[in-house]
Amino acid sequence: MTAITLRRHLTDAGHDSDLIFLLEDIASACRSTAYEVRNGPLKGNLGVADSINVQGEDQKPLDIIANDIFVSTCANSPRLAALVSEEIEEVVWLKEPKKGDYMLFFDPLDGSSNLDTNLSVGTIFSIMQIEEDGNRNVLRRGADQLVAGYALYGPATMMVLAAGRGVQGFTLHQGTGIFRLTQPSMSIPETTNEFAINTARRRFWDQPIRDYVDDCLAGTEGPRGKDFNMRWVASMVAEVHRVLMRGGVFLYPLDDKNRAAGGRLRLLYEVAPMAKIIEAAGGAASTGTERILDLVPTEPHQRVATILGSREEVALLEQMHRKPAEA
Ligand code: AFP
Repeated sequence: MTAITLRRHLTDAGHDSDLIFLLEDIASACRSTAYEVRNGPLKGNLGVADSINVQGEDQKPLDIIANDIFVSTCANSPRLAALVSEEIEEVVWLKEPKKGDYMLFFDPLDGSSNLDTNLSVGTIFSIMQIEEDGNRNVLRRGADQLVAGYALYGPATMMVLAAGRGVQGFTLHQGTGIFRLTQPSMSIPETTNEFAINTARRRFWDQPIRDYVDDCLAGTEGPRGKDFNMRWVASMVAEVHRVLMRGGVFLYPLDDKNRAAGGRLRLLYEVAPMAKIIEAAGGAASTGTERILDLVPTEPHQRVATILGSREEVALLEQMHRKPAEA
C-alpha cells in the first residue's frame, strides 16, 4: 500500500487548517533547500560567503540561500506572525500578533560546515503560538512548543515531526516531491552503548563529562561493564536522527572554551526543538542539571549546554552532575 502523504497525516490528526498550511510551507521550503544542497557544487554554492552571521560565524552561501527560501516560502502563511532565524539578528514581525498566531523558529541549514565534504546537513524548526493579542514575547519555554521538527538532507531527504502525537518520519519521494509517512511512530531505546561528543575538546570539559566519557571508553573493564561505540558527524540533525533510529546519547556540554558564550548550540531553534522530539520519542534532554524544555530563554540567540538521547543514559549523566566533587 502507498504510504500516506504528509498532508493526509496532518489532516487525519485533526490539526488546525492554518497549522497544516504552515507545515506544508515548511515542507516546501525543506524540499527547495534539499534541491539547492544537492546542486550546490554545480551552482558554485560551496565554500564561504563573504559575510558572518549574528553568531559571528562565517556564513556559507547555502546558509543564506536556505534562510531566504524559508523566509520567502513561509512569510505568507496565514496567522504566521513572527520568524526567528539563526541567520537573522532581530525577530522578524510579519503582522500585528493576535492570540493563537504562530511564531516560527528555525535554523535553516544546520551542520553547514559539512557541505564542502558532502556530508548530511539539515534544517531544524519549531512552532509556538502567541499567548494573547499584541504579545511580542518570543522567549518561551521549550515545553510550550506546538510543533518541533527537522529535515535531514542525507541519502534520503526526510522530515521528522513531533506535533503532539508521538514522533513521525516522512521521506521525500524524489519523483513527485511529496513527503510520505515512512516511520509512523519513532521511539528511542531507553539504554544505549553509543555516545556522540567532540572528544577533541576533552581538556576543556568539566569533570562529570570527563568521568562519563572515560567510563564509556573503559568498556567492559570499567564501571559500565560494557563496551561503547562513539560517533561524531558534527551535524546535530544527523546525530539526533541516529539517536532516534537506534538510541544513543548526544552531548555538546559547556566547556572552558564556550562557557562565556553559554555553550555551543542555540536554545530556541536548535536544542529546544530537538528536546521536544527526543522527549516525545521517550528520551530525555538536559543541560546536565536542568530539563531543556523547562528553560526560559533570556535572548533569541541564547546558547545552552546540551545532553539528549536514551533516557537511562541522560539520567546517569544528570546523576554524575549531582555527585559532589571528589574530595
Ligand atoms: P555548523 O552549522 O557551523 O556546521 O555547526 C553545526 C553545529 O551547530 C551542530 O550541528 C554540530 O553538532 C556542532 O555544531 C558541531 O560542532 P563542532 O564543529 O565543534 O564539532
